[in-house]
Amino acid sequence: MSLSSQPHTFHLNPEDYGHLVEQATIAPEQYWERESTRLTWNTTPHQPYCTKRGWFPDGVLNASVNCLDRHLETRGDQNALVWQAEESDRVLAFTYRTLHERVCRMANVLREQGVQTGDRVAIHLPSVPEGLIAMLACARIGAIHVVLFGGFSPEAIADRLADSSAVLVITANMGRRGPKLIPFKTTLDAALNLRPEALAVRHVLIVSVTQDEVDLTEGRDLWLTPLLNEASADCAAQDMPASAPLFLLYTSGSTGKPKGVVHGTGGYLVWASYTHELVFDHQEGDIFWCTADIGWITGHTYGVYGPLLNGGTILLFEGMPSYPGPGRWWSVIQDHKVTTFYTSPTAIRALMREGDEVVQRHDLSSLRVLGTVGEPISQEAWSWFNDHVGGGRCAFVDTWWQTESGGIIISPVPGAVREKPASATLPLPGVHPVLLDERGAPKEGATEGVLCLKGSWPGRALTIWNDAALFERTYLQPYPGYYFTGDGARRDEDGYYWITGRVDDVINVSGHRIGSAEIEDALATEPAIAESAAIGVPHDLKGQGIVVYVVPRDNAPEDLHVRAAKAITSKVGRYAVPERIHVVPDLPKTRSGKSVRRLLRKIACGETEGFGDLSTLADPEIVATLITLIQVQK
Ligand code: 6R9
Repeated sequence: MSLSSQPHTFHLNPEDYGHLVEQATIAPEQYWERESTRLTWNTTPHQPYCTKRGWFPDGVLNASVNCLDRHLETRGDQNALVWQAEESDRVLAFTYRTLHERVCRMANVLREQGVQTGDRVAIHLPSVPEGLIAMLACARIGAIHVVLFGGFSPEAIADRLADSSAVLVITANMGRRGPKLIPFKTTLDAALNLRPEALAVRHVLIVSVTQDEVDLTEGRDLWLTPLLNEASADCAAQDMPASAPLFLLYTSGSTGKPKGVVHGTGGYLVWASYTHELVFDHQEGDIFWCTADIGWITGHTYGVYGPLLNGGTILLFEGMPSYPGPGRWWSVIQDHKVTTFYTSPTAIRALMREGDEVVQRHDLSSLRVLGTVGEPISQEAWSWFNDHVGGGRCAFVDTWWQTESGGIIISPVPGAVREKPASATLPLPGVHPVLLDERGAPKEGATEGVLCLKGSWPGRALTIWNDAALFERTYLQPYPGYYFTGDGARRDEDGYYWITGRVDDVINVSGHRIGSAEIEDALATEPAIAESAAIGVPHDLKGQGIVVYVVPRDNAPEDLHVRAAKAITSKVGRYAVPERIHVVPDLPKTRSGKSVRRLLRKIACGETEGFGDLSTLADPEIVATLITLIQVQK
């Protein structure tokens, strides 16, 4: 698509953008110093970056002041958050002033419950305004928020509560997912009862999302509403060093346990504001809808921080894309005149199936920018979204980034970077991707390799909670001198990047990162299973689906499949349930005993040849055995 076919006016043109890239490259210090002025600081940083002390090391600020207080004078009566409930006639709007008041009350409640600056507070909520309010309330008193995805199992929640030693949890009596009620409080209770001795949780505050009663543990559990009503609406914000953690967010990697990625305050917020403005061409009056749950990084950076820092209006929707009927999302866009719509390729693939006519019934002319994130998008899905939802008029940003990067890294910039369907296109000004060969040498020109980033950028995670050495080992040591992303990419003759997927053992199911090791560790808890391997295979709707191979111990029980699935649901969560479980006599392994996933992937995809040299396997015969077995079991 040529830029001129887009009738909208965007902030940047190619010349201005080129200028930004140039400045960020030749004078990075001045560039980031200037970008830091997008925030309000109590102490202005004198230095943008220091290798030892990170970004804006001597700056002092408060995140909630930056999201709320500083807008009160100029946009106090503007909507900051519009919440659309499941019922189409129920909408709650919060102006900057009312949101500020809610956040102050919540912050005072947290203080009254004994939460101190630096404490971790877990947030386990469905898509209700209290999630965002709780995040900002933590930020206001300098507590570190840890948002836990609603789909986690009790075990997964307990692991994260233990690792973060959270002192308080904010949850809901129930969540609503279409026609279903999700028992948030009961799930949390199960997590808290699993191994109480390992947990530091003293209080649980409950949001009443529905009218349902729940069991309360005396001395620990309290309903939130009465506390909020009694709390003062004034709350002085805590001054925080730029390098103080703002939040932890757990994500999966190739090592077994999910890691608590730590994001700082100053650098992260500069990155959230910078990327939100640049990539989504933020303009006055925009209504920004990011469909991601706040349990994921996208929900943090673009569901909360980015739009509020820039004085935007956030739309938050409680419900699902196609409930009570097809086209619900399109109705939400129409009713709220959404200008900027940020979603996932998985959602687009599902919505495509409902047919074009469902989209055409709606007036989507308010849209100006469409974005996707989380996984590669196919050219087909890209074109459908662009043509049918965007009417060919909108900018399309396929944004590549990760939990650890804090915000968008590679993406088109509306008005400035010409899109190519299904390419994340170019790095944002100030980031420097490189493609490396297996030995870690940079490859020039049009080529393919391991995607790494040279130097730092303000949004980069500070460390991993409780395990700084793991941060070094995972991201900095694999390719010395570079940050290792875990992804592979191709660069074309125009310098555009095309992400090819993970090069490590991370499986991306509907944009959710799941580590192979996480699933294998869960399966190891089932006594009837001797060993296992989990791999990702292409899946029409989910992008990738999980296939699991399990090797039974002697006398395998009849219901091994059921037991395997149960182990995964209870340790990880329902979202990690495999598409197929194959019971096999053994796995293809190297002589040193490592499962060869490349072969397992090919076998699971039904391939019968092209396996290459098998002579390095401990037992080359196993490949033929598995091919036959899987054909029967499929
Ligand atoms: C923001 C987010 C990160 C992983 C990342 C990559 C995949 C994200 C993508 C993409 C292709 C895109 N990914 N965006 N792949 N094109 N536009 O998703 O963070 O949950 O940490 O996942 O997702 O593999 O490494 P996170």
